[in-house]
Amino acid sequence: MLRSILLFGLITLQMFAMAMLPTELSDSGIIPKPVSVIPATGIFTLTEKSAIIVPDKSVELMQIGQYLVDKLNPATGFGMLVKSSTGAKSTGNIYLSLSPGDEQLGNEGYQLTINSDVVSLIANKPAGLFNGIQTIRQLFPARIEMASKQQGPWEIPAGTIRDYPEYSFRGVMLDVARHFFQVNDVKRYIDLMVAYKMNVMHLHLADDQGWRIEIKKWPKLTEIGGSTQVDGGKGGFYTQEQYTEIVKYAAERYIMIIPEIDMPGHTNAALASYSELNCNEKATELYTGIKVGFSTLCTGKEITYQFITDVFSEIAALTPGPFLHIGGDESHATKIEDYIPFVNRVQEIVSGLGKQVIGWDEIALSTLKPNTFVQFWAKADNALKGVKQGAKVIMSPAANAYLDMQYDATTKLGLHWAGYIEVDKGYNWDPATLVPGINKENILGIEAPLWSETITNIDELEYMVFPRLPGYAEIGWSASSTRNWDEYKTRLGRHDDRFKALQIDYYPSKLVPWSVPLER
Ligand code: TNX
Repeated sequence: MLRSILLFGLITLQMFAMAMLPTELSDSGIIPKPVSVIPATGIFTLTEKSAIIVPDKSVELMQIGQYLVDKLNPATGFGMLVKSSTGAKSTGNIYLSLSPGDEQLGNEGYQLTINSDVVSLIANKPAGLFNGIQTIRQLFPARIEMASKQQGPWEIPAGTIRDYPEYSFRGVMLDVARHFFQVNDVKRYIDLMVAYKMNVMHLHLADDQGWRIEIKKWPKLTEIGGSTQVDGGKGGFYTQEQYTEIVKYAAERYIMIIPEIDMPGHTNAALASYSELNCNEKATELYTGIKVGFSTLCTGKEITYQFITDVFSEIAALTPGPFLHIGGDESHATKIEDYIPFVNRVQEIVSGLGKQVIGWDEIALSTLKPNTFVQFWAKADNALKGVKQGAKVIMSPAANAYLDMQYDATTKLGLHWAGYIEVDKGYNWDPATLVPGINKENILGIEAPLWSETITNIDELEYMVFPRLPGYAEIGWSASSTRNWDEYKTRLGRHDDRFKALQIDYYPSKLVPWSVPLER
């Protein structure tokens, strides 16, 4: 009896130790799940003599190396440096290099080889190295993410990982119109999404309750339209310099920013700022409630198109990415016979600026230009109309992918008009089979939007975004044939100590076997 108790104790202890310290690379719990992980024998150890080595002093490689150093130095306390060298590899270093020609890896893939001496990361493109670095972070113990010095050892089990994404577009959307989020909050969100290899941030910059980007030709948009938010708080807006700072911060992390100005509906903030945008020449009142579908630009007036041209010209000039998002959703106050020519004309304006249009699925009611993209959120029929016109689709089904939907009936924040989205429901769907007629080849990728009617600050944002975001990241990155909730939930459960190290206020769903016991 005593012997079996002892034995049982030993086995549990051993299991516990295994859970804490993966001894095999294949047991590392990486999210999103890599394409292939082949374990080998041996363990790599980072020490105070370690350095990050790049083959030449190209600014971009040095920056990527510096990014890794900045992630590893605080917790290790090592003060590692990025160095350039093409000499023989020496023990303890991490080598980053571009090695074009491996077609399978594409623009974002990487190959990571770990042996007991060195770690070598190669990719075709810098973005691939950046993604590989996110894997390296996850291979170290979770306390590597902490901001203060922690106890080592800093080990990674040996092996090889080859990895590349299923979809090239893996995004989130943040509504900064209903409640405004400061530049630092947006940067924090960017930092968290890149850890899971997402690569697009769509900013919903204007809605009924607020206009959040400075437009030099139309200054009252921010003076008046930016002056409040839901519940009457003081609102705010990004100056063009601040927006540029966000774009640059994102680009340094291989994130594309997609700016959205929603129109012709969701425009009360603009209509309150300029009387001439209204059909009756009267400025509306500012709006701080959460109803939708009551506002519209005056589609018959020429000044409306001048306004749109000015706004998009200024935003296009600040946005290196190819897309401008024109909204187009819930224009219930616009007659359909006005809506269709409006969307057609706005597409012309955007393409005249050298950009491509993205719009919510309703825009497929119009005649889509060949390079226009449709974002599916509500009506499959609309999205299918887009597909029939040859448009590619961004999948953001509200019932599966809306980060503002509550987890369950007890969630205090968020809405539930599209249902509750527990962590399993958020994970358990396949973009390529969700809507019959929208197939893999019709899909650009996926995006998880966070609407902010009820979300007022970064802590609340984190609570709605985590732990669902890693699931959306995996849906975008890992082939659906390799995904399975029961296996995923155990990997996700092991990310709680990372969430804690990163001080993320996550929702501790009961469906997930968290590795650190919760005070529940
Ligand atoms: C629908 S999603 C909207 C938004 C709301 C959201 C709340 C979409 C294109 N329109 O205006 O904020 O629901 O979940």
